[in-house]
Amino acid sequence: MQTAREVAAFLLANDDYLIVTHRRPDGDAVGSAAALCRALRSVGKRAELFPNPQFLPRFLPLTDGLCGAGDARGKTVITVDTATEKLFPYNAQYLLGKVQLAIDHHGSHTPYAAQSWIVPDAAACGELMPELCEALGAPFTDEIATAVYVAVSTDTGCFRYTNTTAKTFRVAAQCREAGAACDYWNRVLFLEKSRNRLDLEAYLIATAEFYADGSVCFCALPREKIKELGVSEDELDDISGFPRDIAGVQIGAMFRDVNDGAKISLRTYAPYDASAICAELGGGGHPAAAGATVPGTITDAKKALCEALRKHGVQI
Ligand SMILES: [Mn+2]
Repeated sequence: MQTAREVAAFLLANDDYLIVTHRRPDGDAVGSAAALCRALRSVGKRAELFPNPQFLPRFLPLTDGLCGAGDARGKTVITVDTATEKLFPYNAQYLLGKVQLAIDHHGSHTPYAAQSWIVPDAAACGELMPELCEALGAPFTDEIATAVYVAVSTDTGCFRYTNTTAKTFRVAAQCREAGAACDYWNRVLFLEKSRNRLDLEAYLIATAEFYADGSVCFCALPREKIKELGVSEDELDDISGFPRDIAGVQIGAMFRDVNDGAKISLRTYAPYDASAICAELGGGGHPAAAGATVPGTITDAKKALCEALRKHGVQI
């Protein structure tokens, strides 16, 4: 599908929606899903969110009253912001092959749904929601506007990342106009830091590894350290960008233990392409922000990333 109009026609022709978000859902995934769910309900459709076990507490105000039991029987399954079926929640594997529509903005999107609406120019999946609401005939309420604002502001690092376009600002303006709670979410997401989070950042500063004349920075968060510092997933949100925010760093990598190995979150500045580098490791994402999960330990993941970086001309 190429346009919001086509997607709206599909959504108006079907019913009983189950909206699925990806593993470790970020603000864009939660915000897009919540906005879409509310828009569908407002035009008389039955719609609910898949109860992703990794929804972060900080985003719960957005999904209040929207989560169902996750039963897919008789449902029209939609995903938002999900680039590959490898990113389905751990408890949603039974949905593989059952997705009717994928709405996404990842250039690396690997088709898995019967139909897809992929807009790689969009800074966030949520950026597509105002036009979709309009095509659906769904009013752009303050609740929907708040969800969309969280989606676009988080995926753009509060409108600082290079994916932010004139359209992103227009969508943000539209959200503000519609009564989105921008002040509350800006404070919670971008201004406040908990004491635990500051301790964590102190640890990262003390242990950061620099290579290639300081243009590459590796930071690692072993599972035991997270436990020791007592930081919650909420407090870890958005930590992946930390190494690249250091002056001189063009390639920043954050390593974490996950269930099936070690997760690499990569952030780059041009000419380096995070998505292409992560593709070497079976992952993907955007040119400036991408990820991959590799088997083994964080040490194994560091070695694997070094090899991938060498293939992309980095002297490391
Ligand atoms: Mn996104």
